[in-house]
Amino acid sequence: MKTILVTGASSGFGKATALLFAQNGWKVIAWARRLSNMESWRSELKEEEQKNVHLAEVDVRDLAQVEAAFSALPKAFCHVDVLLNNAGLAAGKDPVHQGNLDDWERMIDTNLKGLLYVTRTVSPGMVTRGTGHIINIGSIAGKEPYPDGNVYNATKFGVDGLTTGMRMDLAKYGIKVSQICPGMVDTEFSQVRFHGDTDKAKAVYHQMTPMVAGDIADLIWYMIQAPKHVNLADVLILPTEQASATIVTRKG
Ligand code: NDP
Ligand code: 8X3
Repeated sequence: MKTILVTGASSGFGKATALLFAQNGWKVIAWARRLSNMESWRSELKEEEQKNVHLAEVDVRDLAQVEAAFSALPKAFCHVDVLLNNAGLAAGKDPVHQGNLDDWERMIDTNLKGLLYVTRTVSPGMVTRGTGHIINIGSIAGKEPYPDGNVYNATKFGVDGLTTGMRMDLAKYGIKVSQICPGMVDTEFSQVRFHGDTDKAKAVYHQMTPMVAGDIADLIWYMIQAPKHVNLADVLILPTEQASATIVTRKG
C-alpha cells in the first residue's frame, strides 16, 4: 500500500486529492492548519479508509512544526511515496505600488519557503529509498504574469524554477519531480485572495465555467499512474474557456 503526503489538505485541490487517494486504497498523510476541516472530510470515508488517513495540524511556514509533524508520523506512514506540495495562496490583487506587505510576506513564506521546508524534510527518505514522486502545484500565474498579480506571479515563477532545479537534483536518485500549473479552479482560492469579499470572489468565475478541485485531483491520479520510466514533468491545465492568464471567454 502506497503513501501520499498532501499539504493544504483542508480545502480545494488538497482535500479532493486526499479523498481520491484514500478511496483508492492509499495511505494519506494530510497536513493543513484547519484540523477540523480535515476531520470532517475524513469522517465521510468508509471505516477502513479512515484508518489509512493520518491528519496533523501543520503550518508549512514553520519549519519546526513541519519537522515535528514528520518525526511524529506513525511507522506505517513514514515512507512517503508521493509528496504533493499544494499548500499555497494568493493574497490581494493590487498594483505593486499599493501592495500590502503582510500579503506579500504570507505568499512568499507559504508558496516558496513552505514548499522548501516540506521538501527538505521529506525528500531525504526518498533519496535513501531511491524512489519517490514530488508534485508541486504551480500555476498559469507562474508561466505568464498578469496585471496586479506581481508577488503571487513571482512565487509561482519561483515554484516553476524550483521544480526544474529539484528535478535536476533528484532524478539521479530515481525520484520524479513534476509540476501542475492550473488556470482557474473554483475553490476557496478567490475567497482567500480577496480576504473574504464574496462578491469579488464570485466575479472571478462570472459567466464562465471554471474547473473544480476534482479535476486537479484526477490529473494527479493520472500522473502517478505513469510507468516508472515516464515522468509527466510539467502540465498546464485550463478551463476550456480560458485561453491564457488574461483571456477568458465569458458568455453574457
Ligand atoms: P484553497 O484555498 O481551497 O486551499 C488552499 C489550501 O492551502 C488550504 O487547505 C489551506 O489550509 C492550505 N494552506 C494555506 N496556507 C497554509 C499554511 N501556511 N500551512 C499549511 N497549509 C496552508 O485553494 P486551492 O485548492 O485552489 O489552492 C491550492 C494550491 O493551488 C495553491 O498553491 C494555489 O496557489 C494553487 N492554485 C490554485 C488555483 C485556483 O484557481 N484555485 C490555480 C492555480 C494554482 P489551511 O488554511 O487550513 O492551512
Ligand atoms: C491561480 C490562477 O490566474 O487566478 O494560480 O492567478 S490565477
